[in-house]
Formats: sequence, structure tokens, C-alpha cells
Amino acid sequence: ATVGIVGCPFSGGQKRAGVDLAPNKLIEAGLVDQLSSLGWNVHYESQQSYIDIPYNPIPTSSPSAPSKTEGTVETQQDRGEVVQRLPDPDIGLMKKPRLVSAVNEKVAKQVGEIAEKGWLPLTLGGDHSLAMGTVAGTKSKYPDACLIWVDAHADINTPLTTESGNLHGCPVSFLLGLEGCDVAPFNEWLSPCLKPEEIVYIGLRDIDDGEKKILRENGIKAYTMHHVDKYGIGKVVEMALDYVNPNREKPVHLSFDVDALDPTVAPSTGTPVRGGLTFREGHYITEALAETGCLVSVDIMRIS
Ligand code: DIR
Ligand code: MN
Ligand code: MN
Ligand code: MN
Repeated sequence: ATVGIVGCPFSGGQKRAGVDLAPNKLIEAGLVDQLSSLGWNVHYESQQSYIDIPYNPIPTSSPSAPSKTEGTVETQQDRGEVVQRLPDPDIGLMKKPRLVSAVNEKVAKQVGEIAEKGWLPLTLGGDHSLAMGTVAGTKSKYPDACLIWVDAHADINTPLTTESGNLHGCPVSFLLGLEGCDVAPFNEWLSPCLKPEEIVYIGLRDIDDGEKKILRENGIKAYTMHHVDKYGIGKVVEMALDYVNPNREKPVHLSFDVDALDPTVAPSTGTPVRGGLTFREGHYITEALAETGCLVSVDIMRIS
């Protein structure tokens, strides 16, 4: 079997730099050799940084917003480096919408092409806004794929509910096509591709009030850390699969946010939340899903 690694050095879906370094660090740390020694054929092309990706300077919706759109490029301090960026003022509450959209459009294409070859796309983030692209890419090849989202957070804010404005907190809403998500520039390439009954969460413990309402109203299934404590991880994975994939015949996309793990296990992430999965619980999830033979796409996001 062949795995196609998509390295996504991208941090534009949130404020903290560092997540964009992870893909290259994982490769430097020997990921390709590790996968090869497990018997995988590994296909990897290194990516240039996504910071300079071109996008259309769509005007802001609010006329009173600063007219940064008219400038050419702006310069910003990022980890002490001077970085050239295209102007990307907020649209409504959304931060860096053009950049996040353009990057995800590219990621959707890359993941879709790898899946199309019958390979397993393995996307290395990067922040979790990238799952808009990865899941859209998976769904282009496997329209009936279900999604297992392992995370401390639900990432189901919308452009109308987000408190932070960071798009890493919104990818699931865009995939579902919730109210407020049919918005430029995203609607130029992304259409809703996921149904509420096709997603299940594992590991949640930090959910915004607006997100709780969305989860409830859409009847979305979530196994929180409380359920992991109560039933044990083995039972939780089984129940999660029974819910989205009762006959174990549908393709499965796993989107794994490293902050699902306890900060004592994975301190290197932007938003650590106490009370997370142990090292073994995290590994167990991936092992149990691999065992089903249904895995068709995997994201590992937000290591910084
Ligand atoms: C918060 C934090 N719910 C937000 N989200 C995430 O910004 O919308 N942190 N994903 O990892
Ligand atoms: Mn996440
Ligand atoms: Mn998270
Ligand atoms: Mn929060």
C-alpha cells in the first residue's frame, strides 16, 4: 500500500506561529523511514511555505473596515523574520479568510488527487483549519466517507458564532454547510459535503457555548473525555464506529488534533487543555481504526 504525505506548513487559521513548522520537523525526525519500515510505500514531496500562496483580494464586506485591500503587500514580524504577505483584512469576524480559503482549496486538490490514485493521504498540519481541505478532498473520491474527529475542541464554530475569529475553530461547520458558511471566498470552491450523522467526536473537553448549541441542534454525536473515563477507550471507539459506520463498510477519514492528547503527553500544541487522552489512548484510537481496514485518509494536526 502507498501513503501520500501532504505536508502543510500553515498556521494562518489561528494566531500562534509554530504549527507551520511541524510537517518538516516530522519528516526530519524520520517519518518517511518509519513508515517505510512498517511496509508502506511512501510518497512525499516537500511543500514550500503556504504563506505566500496567491489569492484574490476580495473586498471586505464592511465598507468602514480599513482599506488594506488596496495596498499591494504588507510586512509583518513573524518569529522575528520579516514576512511578505498579501493584504487579507477580516471579513466579518473571520481572520485571514482569503489565505485560509486559498490554502484549503489547494489542500483539497492535493488530498483528492492522492485519494484518486488509491493511496492513503496523510496530511501533516499545520492548524486544524486545514481539515476543510482534507475532508473535502477525501469526500471528492469517497462521497460516503465518515469522519472521526479526535480533538479537545469541536471546531464547529461558524463565521457568525466564532468568539476568536480564528478559522481553525470553524472547519466542521464549513464542511456541514451550517448557517453563515455560504460565504466568499470559501463558497467559490467548497460546497457542503458532510452530513451531521457522518461525523463523530472523541476527546472533547473545551467547547464554546455557541458550539454546544450547534452540536445539540444538529444532533451531532460526541464522546467527550467524560465518556472515555466512564467506558474506557476501547468501548468508546467501538461505539463511535457503531454510530458512523455500523457495518464497517464505509470509508473512514480520521482527523486527529494533537491537542486531544493530554498536555503532559503532547505539550507542543497551541491550545493545551488539561484532562486529555493518555499516550496509549491516543495510539489505541489509531490502531483500532487501522484494524477496521476502512481508513482512507488521515490528518495529524496542530503539532507546534
Ligand atoms: C475556540 C478554540 N473554540 C475557537 N478552538 C480550537 O477559537 O473557536 N482550539 N480549535 O484548538
Ligand atoms: Mn482542532
Ligand atoms: Mn483542538
Ligand atoms: Mn474555548
